[in-house]
Amino acid sequence: MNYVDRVLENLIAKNPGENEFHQAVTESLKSIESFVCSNKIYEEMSVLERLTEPERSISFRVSWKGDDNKIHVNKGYRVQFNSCIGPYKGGLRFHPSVNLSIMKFLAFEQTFKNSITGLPIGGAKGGSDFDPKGKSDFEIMNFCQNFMNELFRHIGSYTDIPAGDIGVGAREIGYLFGQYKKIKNLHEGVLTGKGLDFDGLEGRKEATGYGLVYFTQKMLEENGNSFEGKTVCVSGAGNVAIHAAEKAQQFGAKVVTMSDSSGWIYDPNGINLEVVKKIKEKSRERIYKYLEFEPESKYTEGKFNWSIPCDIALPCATQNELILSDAKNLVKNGVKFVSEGANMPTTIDATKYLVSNGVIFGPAKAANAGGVSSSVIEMSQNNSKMTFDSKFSNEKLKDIMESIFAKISSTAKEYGNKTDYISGANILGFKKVSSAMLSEGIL
Ligand code: NDP
Ligand code: 2IT
Repeated sequence: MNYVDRVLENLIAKNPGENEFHQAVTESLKSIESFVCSNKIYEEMSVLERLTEPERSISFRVSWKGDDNKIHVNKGYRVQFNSCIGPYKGGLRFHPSVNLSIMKFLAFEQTFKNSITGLPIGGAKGGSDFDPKGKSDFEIMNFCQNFMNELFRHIGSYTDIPAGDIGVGAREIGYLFGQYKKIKNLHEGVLTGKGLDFDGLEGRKEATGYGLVYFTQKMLEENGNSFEGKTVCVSGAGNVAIHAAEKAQQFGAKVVTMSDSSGWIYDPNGINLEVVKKIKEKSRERIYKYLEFEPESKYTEGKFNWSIPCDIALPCATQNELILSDAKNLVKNGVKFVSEGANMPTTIDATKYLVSNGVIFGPAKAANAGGVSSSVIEMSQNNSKMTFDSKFSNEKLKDIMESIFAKISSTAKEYGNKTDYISGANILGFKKVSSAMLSEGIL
């Protein structure tokens, strides 16, 4: 058994039941296996053992009072995975499925992602099993304030800078920021994804989705293609999905699907994003409402199954949403490119099936790095006490995404298969973090 396999076996034994965490670490370590095993320093210095154990995992109680006058109790988390390259950075997720395994997988992925950006940020993730769906604004505020009553002692603009993720957008970040400021009496850039009415960055909201398309456009170009005239399937109907669909449309593609956790829509005429924004951003309703505005579209209840023919698939909802049967549907219908907007949306067997059938694959830790990159622009804006305009932040985002693609592509070429962007991303991410870990000593 080689070093990578021994580390994986030990990690699975020591972290029982943490399936998403096992999956994320297995995916990354297996793809850097020959790189790691070809240099003894990693084993001698126990780099993989250290890289796969979070520096700190914080778990706390959040008690809050609902509109029903009852006391509710939720779990809160912040997993600070690795701070070698910079302060901890990564989103907060509010979703009933949140547990330690999901937090650890996301924080581990974030460490690689943040390294790939080339920016000075370490990896973290946090959140709660709180379900924002159906809650009043007062309940959301109440929950966020109580969540921050514990989180504040672990974060700071040079320590750990959380942002949004599933269920956490500008509204939640605003309430979290307000409470942090009240407790600490400190108006600092401690959170990103803030509103534009105070300290937020123009373009941060759009950045993950737009960044995904800038990255994917480069991947298409390298393989003799572009978005122009292509049919695209998008999953999800949240922050990432909406802005990925918007930029793909601006690049001349026809986006025909979107989904939420209740079901999915297919619009053969191309998704009308104004309608989706109205439903999702303004009234926070279910996606089936789309039919009322676009009667030629079709709604299907349940999980999106990727059965609509497309050239490009952009999974932008959640982890493990694209499973083997979905991959078979996509291949059968002639998909050429899959690029991940969500974190770990494709299962390992589905990824293998796609790649072995010639599909070019853009891995999440590179493809969706636009959000966190734009967060760093927001941090710079806050630290410099300036206000950057959307032209500046969007151009910077595009440069960063194009440079991420160029770097993972050249790493893929250097270490084997020229279109193996999965290994390219993992090797690139690992090289920088491990080098910083070795420089900083045994910690
Ligand atoms: P949002 O909360 O804005 O949107 C999430 C979307 O995915 C919603 O349409 C939601 O439907 C759907 N969804 C969530 N969970 C499930 C589920 N279990 N099954 C089916 N559909 C589901 O989140 P974001 O758009 O911000 O995040 C989407 C993905 O992108 C996540 O994987 C996140 O980690 C990743 N990401 C986000 C970044 C950001 O900057 N926001 C940056 C990089 C990655 P419903 O409303 O019904 O729950
Ligand atoms: O998964 C992610 O990269 C995010 N949710 C964004 C993190 C951030 O700090 O902007």
